[in-house]
Amino acid sequence: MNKNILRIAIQKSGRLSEDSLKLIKECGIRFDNGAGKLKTDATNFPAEILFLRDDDIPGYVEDGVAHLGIVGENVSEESSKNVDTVHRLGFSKCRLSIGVLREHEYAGVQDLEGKSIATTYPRLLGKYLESNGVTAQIHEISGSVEIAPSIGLADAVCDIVSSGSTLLSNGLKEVETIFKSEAVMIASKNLSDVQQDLLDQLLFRIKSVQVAKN
Ligand code: PRT
Ligand code: ZN
Repeated sequence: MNKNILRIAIQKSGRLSEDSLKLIKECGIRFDNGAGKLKTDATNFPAEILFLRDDDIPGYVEDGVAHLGIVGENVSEESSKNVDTVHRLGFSKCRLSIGVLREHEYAGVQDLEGKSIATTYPRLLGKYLESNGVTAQIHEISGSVEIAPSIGLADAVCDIVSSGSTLLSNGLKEVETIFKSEAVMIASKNLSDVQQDLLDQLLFRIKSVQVAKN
């Protein structure tokens, strides 16, 4: 693999895509992102852009197939892949929270003892419960988490919350925030000297863009 270019993995289509593309463009890196392309070359910087599912990005970066990635910190932390978080990007802010049925009287985290909690974030939830000395059953499901309590699948949920309207419309209330997230740039631990230098140049540009906005 060419050790003189940076491969940057971003989300193909989803909540991170637009801001990730915008950030790269604001850094002055030009490329053609024609519809349906999964890989494209930058025309004025030694970089390639890969378009992936966000969940796959930490693994690609750990393996060094991609050298950099832009992903939600929630996804990176849940994956527990061995990568460096090199910069916080300030967009796609959200939180990972526990919700229970609105009518449920909730006095504190100890109320979750012995309960079942549906989530797509078993690792982060497990760590949170453990650090609070609570034993609960974690039901790992892959989507539509918020419906679980109302259909009797679980007593509570642990999912990403932004405005809170999804919890509300499923008869739930937010009772604990366990992780605050935003988009982050992650990097492989095995960069060549040239790649480290390119990363430093890119971070310098990103910081300049962020300063100009504030
Ligand atoms: O297809 P791919 O696997 O790449 O994408 P995805 O569907 O897994 O992820 P996507 O695009 O939905 O989200 C990408 C990242 O955006 C997440 O990992 C978070 O870091 C961040 N983010 C920011 C969010 C939200 N806000 C968000 N509101 N991710 C998900 N949601 C969902 C949440 O799961 C829940 O269903 O929106 C609902 C809650 O929103 P509110 O506003 O009703 O509270
Ligand atoms: Zn995903």
